[in-house]
Amino acid sequence: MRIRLKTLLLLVSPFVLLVAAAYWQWAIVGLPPLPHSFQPHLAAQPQGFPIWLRATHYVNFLFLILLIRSGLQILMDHPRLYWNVHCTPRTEWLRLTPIEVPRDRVWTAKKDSRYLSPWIGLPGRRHTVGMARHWHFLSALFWVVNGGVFVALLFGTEQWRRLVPTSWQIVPDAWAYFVHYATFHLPPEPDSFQHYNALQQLTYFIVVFILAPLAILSGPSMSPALTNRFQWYPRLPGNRQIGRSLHFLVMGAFVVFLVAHVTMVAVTGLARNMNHIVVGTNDTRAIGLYLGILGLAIVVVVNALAHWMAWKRPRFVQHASKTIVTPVMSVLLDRAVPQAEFSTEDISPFFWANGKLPIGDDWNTLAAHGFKDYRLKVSGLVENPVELSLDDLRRMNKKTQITLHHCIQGWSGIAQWGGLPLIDLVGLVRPKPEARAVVFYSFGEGAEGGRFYDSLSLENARHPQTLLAYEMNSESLPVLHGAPLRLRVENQLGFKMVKWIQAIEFIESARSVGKGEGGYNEDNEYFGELANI
Ligand SMILES: Nc1nc2c(c(=O)[nH]1)N[C@H]1C(S)=C(S)[C@@H](COP(=O)(O)O)O[C@H]1N2
Ligand SMILES: [Mo]
Repeated sequence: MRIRLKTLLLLVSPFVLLVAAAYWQWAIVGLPPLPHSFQPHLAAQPQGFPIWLRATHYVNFLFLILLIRSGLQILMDHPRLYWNVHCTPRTEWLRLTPIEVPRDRVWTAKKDSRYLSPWIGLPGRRHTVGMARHWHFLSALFWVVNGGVFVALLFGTEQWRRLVPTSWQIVPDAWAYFVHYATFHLPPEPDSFQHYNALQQLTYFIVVFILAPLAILSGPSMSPALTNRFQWYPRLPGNRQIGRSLHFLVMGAFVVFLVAHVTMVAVTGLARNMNHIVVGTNDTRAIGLYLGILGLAIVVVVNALAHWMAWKRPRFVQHASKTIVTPVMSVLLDRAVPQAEFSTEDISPFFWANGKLPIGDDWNTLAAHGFKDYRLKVSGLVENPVELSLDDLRRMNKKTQITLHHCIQGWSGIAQWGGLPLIDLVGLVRPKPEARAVVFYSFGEGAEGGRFYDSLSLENARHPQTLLAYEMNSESLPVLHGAPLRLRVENQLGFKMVKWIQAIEFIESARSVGKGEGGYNEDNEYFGELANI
């Protein structure tokens, strides 16, 4: 693991400075007086913790743990974080792999993925990004809904007064408490059943109203459907990789909060605090603690179950995700037609690659002769099946576009692609009314053997930025990137963009190909078929 010194300093120096200032104040002028712990105007505040608050607090914790663990698993599939959108090797600000990208041989992004202990990651081990994403998105949906219920009820009742500061006095008051904590002088606590101390209130406010929204907003900044439609969105944080880094940093902040929060709960009267948030009473019986431990055990069991399902029933998880997540993602993201373009200065100096080069004699022979004997076979449910040479394809309509590529693993890159808009081919072959999907077969094999293929809906095939590309950055498509022909579908993740295309088939439904999940990675790595985020 390696982190850039500058970034490390940037991240920790605010904490160090604050703690140093606290010590300095204590040493020079002594501990600041604490604000009165009982303020008459607060007496009217909500007392205690209603059941909905205790329930959403617990549900939040459960899904937060699932989100963190599956998120770390996704990160380990491309264990590098960057501030630049190109993901240029050696420019990472954080690297969670000992490996420097070799310069002398092909190093695919898939090779680069790392093992993560199943104690930390969900589901753990190496290259389990497909399953990790299902758990991440399923958890994200429930977490967001739960958060929405919490915030609605917060403002629907008087409970918001606990969390939302109504005067700037909160800042000096919180600072006074901070000086006490930072110099290890535990201050007398107000009865948090009635109200929180100023630092506590400010911290909770920041977690609920800043951290959580940041987590929610930075997530979609990684979606190809969104970023390649609304180019301004990833520009809010700066670019897509800054969005990804921010998503990670917010996770880090949640972990720091979780540790500090649990510590404070323990040292400021564990039994009473547990009763507050578990059973809603203000006494020191042990019941809250016992039920809390039971709640924790349930979280552990749910996590164990999630592992078991990921390893033993992956198809079930994939289909559950398809039933629950896919409809939401298609409502949120499928209407966007990709159109974002970049300029030539934006082109990435290095473009990560994925996939296994074809090894069959058919492709080798074609490649040896510069693909002059290549024929793209387009068949299936069409009125006019065709076989086209590269020259035929070049003579048809040509479009070039400079677009941002998103791999499911997390890396991105900008390149210029030139080729035939797929919609022109669709027009040429005239699909029959029953044709709903288009399958692309590769000369290359998938990671576990067998022909690589993937499918698109006819709708995605007709998007203006869906190309059969034979050029990359104004040159013939390099072998590594899919020569002689590859797909570009800019509202989708990279795994949908079949390289080394051999044939195209129009079919009624992708259910009839391979194992019926829509593509090689969907069949074998349990990727979600809908690849718009
Ligand atoms: N035939 C084939 N095509 C493939 C793959 C593959 O493994 N085999 N990998 C996909 C994935 S996961 C990505 S991210 C892109 C990468 O394209 P690039 O190598 O040009 O960057 O190709 C896609 N097309
Ligand atoms: Mo990918």
